[in-house]
Amino acid sequence: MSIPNSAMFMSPFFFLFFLFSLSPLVFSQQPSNQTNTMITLSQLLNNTNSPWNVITEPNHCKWKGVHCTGSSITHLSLSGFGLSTSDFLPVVCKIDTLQALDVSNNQLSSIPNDFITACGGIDGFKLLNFSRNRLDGSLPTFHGFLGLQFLDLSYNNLTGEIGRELDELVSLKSLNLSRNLFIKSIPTNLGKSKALEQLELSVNQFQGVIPDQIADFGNLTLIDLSVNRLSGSIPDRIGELSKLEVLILSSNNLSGGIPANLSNIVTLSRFAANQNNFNGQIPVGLTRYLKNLDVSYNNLSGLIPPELLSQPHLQTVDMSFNLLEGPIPEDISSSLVRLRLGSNSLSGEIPSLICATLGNLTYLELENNSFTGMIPEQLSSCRQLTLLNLAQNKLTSSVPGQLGNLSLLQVMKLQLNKLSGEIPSQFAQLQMLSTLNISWNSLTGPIPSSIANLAKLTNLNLQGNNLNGSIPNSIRNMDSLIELQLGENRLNGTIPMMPIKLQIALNLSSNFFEGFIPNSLSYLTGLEVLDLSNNKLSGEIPNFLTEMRSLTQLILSNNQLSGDVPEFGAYVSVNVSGNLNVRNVTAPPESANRKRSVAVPIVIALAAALFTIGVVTVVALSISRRFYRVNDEQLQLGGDVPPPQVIHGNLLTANAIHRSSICFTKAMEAVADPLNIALKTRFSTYYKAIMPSGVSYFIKKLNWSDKIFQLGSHDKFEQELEVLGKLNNSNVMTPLAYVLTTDNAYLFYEYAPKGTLFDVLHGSVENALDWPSRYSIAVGVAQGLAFLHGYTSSPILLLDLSCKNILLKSTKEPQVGDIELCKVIDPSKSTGSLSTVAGSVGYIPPEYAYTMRVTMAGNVYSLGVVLLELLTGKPAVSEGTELAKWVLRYSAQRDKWDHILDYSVSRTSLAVKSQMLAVLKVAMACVNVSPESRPKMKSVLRMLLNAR
Ligand SMILES: *[C@@H]1O[C@H](CO)[C@@H](O)[C@H](O)[C@H]1NC(C)=O
Ligand SMILES: *[C@@H]1O[C@H](CO)[C@@H](O)[C@H](O)[C@H]1NC(C)=O
Ligand SMILES: *[C@@H]1O[C@H](CO)[C@@H](O)[C@H](O)[C@H]1NC(C)=O
Ligand SMILES: *[C@@H]1O[C@H](CO)[C@@H](O)[C@H](O)[C@H]1NC(C)=O
Ligand SMILES: CC(=O)N[C@H]1CO[C@H](CO)[C@@H](O)[C@@H]1O
Repeated sequence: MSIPNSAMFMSPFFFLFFLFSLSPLVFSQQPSNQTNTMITLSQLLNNTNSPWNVITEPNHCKWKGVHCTGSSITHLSLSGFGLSTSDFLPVVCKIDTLQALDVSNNQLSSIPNDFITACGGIDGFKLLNFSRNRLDGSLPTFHGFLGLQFLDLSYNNLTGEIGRELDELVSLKSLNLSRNLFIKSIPTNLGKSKALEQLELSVNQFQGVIPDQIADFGNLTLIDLSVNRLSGSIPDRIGELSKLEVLILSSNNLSGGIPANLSNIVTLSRFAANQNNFNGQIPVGLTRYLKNLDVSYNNLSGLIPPELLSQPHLQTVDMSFNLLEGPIPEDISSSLVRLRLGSNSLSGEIPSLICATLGNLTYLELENNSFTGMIPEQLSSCRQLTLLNLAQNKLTSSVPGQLGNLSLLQVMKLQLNKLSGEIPSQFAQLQMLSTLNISWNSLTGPIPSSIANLAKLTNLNLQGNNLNGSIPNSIRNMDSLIELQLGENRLNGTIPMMPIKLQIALNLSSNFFEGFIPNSLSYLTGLEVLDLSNNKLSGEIPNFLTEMRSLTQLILSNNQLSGDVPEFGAYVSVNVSGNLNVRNVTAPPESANRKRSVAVPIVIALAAALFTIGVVTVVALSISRRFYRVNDEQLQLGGDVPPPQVIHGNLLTANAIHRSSICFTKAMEAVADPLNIALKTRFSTYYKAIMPSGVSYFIKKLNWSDKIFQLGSHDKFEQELEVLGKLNNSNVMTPLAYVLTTDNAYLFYEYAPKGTLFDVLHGSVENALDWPSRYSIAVGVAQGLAFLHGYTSSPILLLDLSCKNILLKSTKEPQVGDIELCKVIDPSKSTGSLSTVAGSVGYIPPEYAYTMRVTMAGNVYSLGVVLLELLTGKPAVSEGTELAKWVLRYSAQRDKWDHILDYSVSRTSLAVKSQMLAVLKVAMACVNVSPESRPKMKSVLRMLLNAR
């Protein structure tokens, strides 16, 4: 309706005004009632930074979110205005020229009846968007709204069954009710005239079958029913929807066969039916018009129809995790970008013509099948290939050197085959490669020294082959490498200098290495697992191993080592068995504390000395600051370390006790002293600082100089911190204050006297947590994470959630830490892929390897691993196996579930055991390999509470 309502011209005021004013300006004046309405509205919408101000801008058509045609308001967007009450809504309906109203992203909890009545009468009203609010209760009944075409109520808390509430919307073309809590059957009374084109009902609790009547809406182009509880089979009549473009049925309990008549829909370009129970064969012709097909995680069986992959429009095909048999059809479309056929029972040879014509194939995943024969050298013509996964098949003969031509390849997985011959020297050309896994094959010959040319390689796994010769010295140049697995080969010689970034593991076990454990290993300050077992190493176990701060597992068994075993921290698991001359001096448990208490007076003396010296000269300061940066924590007492130079400090907390306790000077003295280090996580170091008031705080240091921190500007970082400082949840570590220096950012937190969950859970046996504490920790962490994911303005994601950054105020009060990392770490600046920065080993969801995106579902996976640790008492990685994978394997047999649980805890009572089993179910849902199938945090929390 672009012409103002004729009634307006009859308004006496307007009429007189019109008569008396000779100025042409009059035509750009607003109809007076819209001006008044807008003034009334601007008063009702009193949010703090209200962009609507009649004094600074009298023309409301220029206000933010207001769109006029001529002088009449047609579109109103109040998205993200912080609105919490709906009083203003009926007022909006006074604007009778309104065509579109967007109130998404607010905190509205109801749609008033007055609004429905008033706005329902506006004929030109076309679009109504209430998504991302807090609407609850049942769907209101819409009367009028004869022109309404678009209705979006997604991301709310609407519940109940849908009957005829929407049936009067005769012009409705697009309906989005996704992400609510609707129940019962899929609604079919959606506008008597059946004009509907888009129907989005995903992520609700709809159940029952997909109704036949859906086919009556002949103009439907999009149907999304994913993540509900639908059962039964796809109605045959679906084939009548001749305009359908997108059909998404993922994550339901649907069964039966895939209807063959889908192939008659000329317009259908995307069909997703993954994660259901579909069975039978894939119908011939299914992909005739499709671009995207996803039927993964079903029970589909039989052969892949010969023409399925050859269709000219086809771009992505995912049929992984089914029961498909037989060969891959020879004929493959050059338009194909992604082909996933992993975890089926496919056999035969990998077709050599897979990239016969210049194609776009980027992801090829054929793992866990029964493919035989050679890896075709013609794969090298797949020039776009970035991911090649042929693991767990029966492939034989040598690895073709031509694969070295795949210049974009990032991930190559060939493990668990029967490959022989040498590692091709051409692999040195794979400049983008980040993961190379050829473990558990029969490779022979040496590790080519040119492998060190792979500048982006982060994970190298050659374990379980027959490789011989010594490790090339060039390996030290692999600056990105964080995991090196060379166990169970025939390698010999001495251990050369290793790449400095190694973190996940250095495994040289079961080879023929000899000589001493070299000093150069002491540079590997990030290394977590060092396995040198089953070699011929001799000499003493060097003391520097105790200073490798990240080490959690040291396996030196079955060598020829001698002398005393140095004292390791309680959290390091050390195995020195099978070394004849090693003396295991059992350390008194409080030795670490004793060392600290001796040191304390020295610390105080030093701090006092520094304090009296006061501000040292600028020259001295800058020299020692450089020294400080280089040496970081390795610095020993005795080097004169002035406190870091504060650029800016700020209190974030509103709490008066903290505000008066926190003393920046005192804090900076504390962080200058490595003896105050309380713990280290991957990206940060925590210091304990005692304030003059006697209250202790944790001060966390983020290393500014580490290049993966993105520090666009200090201003931006400060803004982010202001937001985080306002969070108020007892299970989230909220920064109370911060200090910025040239090199570092220091964040202040409440002190958590119990340390990390990792220390308490895996630290020492005597301190084993009882079940009530573990349960309370599980619920607390889930509460914290649910709070962060549900945070009003936008979800706060965790880059790294592990037992090492969950801190305990008491054995029942966990706090989730490191919440700022997602804001400050830029994965693209890291040397490897996302999975090398996002998360700790064992907690990283499988999809991070190629999705390159931190997600809520990814966080849920990490939480699942934490739950599994609480249930099993095992760390996230033990003996080189990830806990999540171990549990998933074990859990296949339901009767073995008991064995997964930590027996020392589960045996206490039957009630405890049954609670643990209930929590185990939740944990397993969280570590589901498929991100879409993992529950949202809201439900995880609910399920955990129900397990009580
Ligand atoms: C707009 O103003 C005119 C004249 O005052 C009036 O006739 C008309 O009903 C008003 N429209 C609305 C929706 O209030
Ligand atoms: C939805 O309801 C649940 C519980 O009923 C509540 O915890 C949650 O905060 C609500 N979500 C929104 C967006 O209002
Ligand atoms: C379906 O779309 C066509 C073309 O846009 C239109 O003419 C027809 O009226 C629509 N059908 C219904 C039931 O709205
Ligand atoms: C490969 O992708 C490009 C860009 O998306 C496209 O233009 C081209 O047609 C594709 N090639 C084939 C063979 O489909
Ligand atoms: C629309 C809206 O959110 N109005 C609010 C304006 O502020 C008062 C007082 O803070 C609230 O009561 C209203 O709900």
